[in-house]
Amino acid sequence: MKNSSAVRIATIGIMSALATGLMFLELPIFPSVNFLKFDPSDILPLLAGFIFGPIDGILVLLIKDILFYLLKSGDIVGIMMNFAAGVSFLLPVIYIYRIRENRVFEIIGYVVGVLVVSGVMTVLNMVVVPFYWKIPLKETLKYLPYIAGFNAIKFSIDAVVTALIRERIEKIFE
Ligand code: RBF
Repeated sequence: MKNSSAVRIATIGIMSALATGLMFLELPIFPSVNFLKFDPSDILPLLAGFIFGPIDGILVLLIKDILFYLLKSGDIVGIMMNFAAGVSFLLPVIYIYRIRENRVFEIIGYVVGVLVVSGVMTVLNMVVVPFYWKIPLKETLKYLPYIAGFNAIKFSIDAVVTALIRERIEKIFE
C-alpha cells in the first residue's frame, strides 16, 4: 500500500498536520534557555522517513515548520533551527537503518542520531545565539551544556517513542 502515490501524498499531508499541532506544545525544558522549546513533533517526519524514505521525511518536517511559522511563531531563526535539528536527527537514523533493516541497526541509528543532532546543534547555536540575542560568544558558552542537554533529551524522547510505535504504524502501510 505504501507504493501507492495517493496513499503517500495523503499520509504526508496528515502527518504534517499532526506534527504542526504537536509543535504548539512548546515546553521549555531548561528555564535559563527558554528559547529552546520541547515538542514531540519530529516523531512524525521520522515515521514518514521510515515508511517512505528520507526525502518524504524531510518534506513532512518542512511543511510542519512552514505551517508553524505562518500559524504561530513568525520567528524565522527559531523555525530554521528547528528544521536543522530535525534534519540532523532524521538523516543518520534513516540511513543507518537502511544498511540493515533490523532492530539492532534501528537502535544504533537512534544513538548516532541523538549524538549527531546534539553536536551539530551545539555548534550551530554557538554561531546563531550571539547574533540572535546580541550577546558576546563568551556569554553564549555558558549555555553550551544546556543546549547539548536540551537536544540530547528532546531527541532521546523522540527516539524512545518512535522505537515503541514504529512497527505498529508501518504495518498499516503494508
Ligand atoms: N530547536 C532544537 O530542536 N534544537 C536547537 O538546538 C534549537 N536551537 C534554537 C536556537 C534559537 C536561537 C532559537 C530561536 C530556536 C532554536 N530551536 C532549536 C527551535 C526551538 O526549540 C523551537 O522549536 C522554535 O523556536 C519554535 O517554537
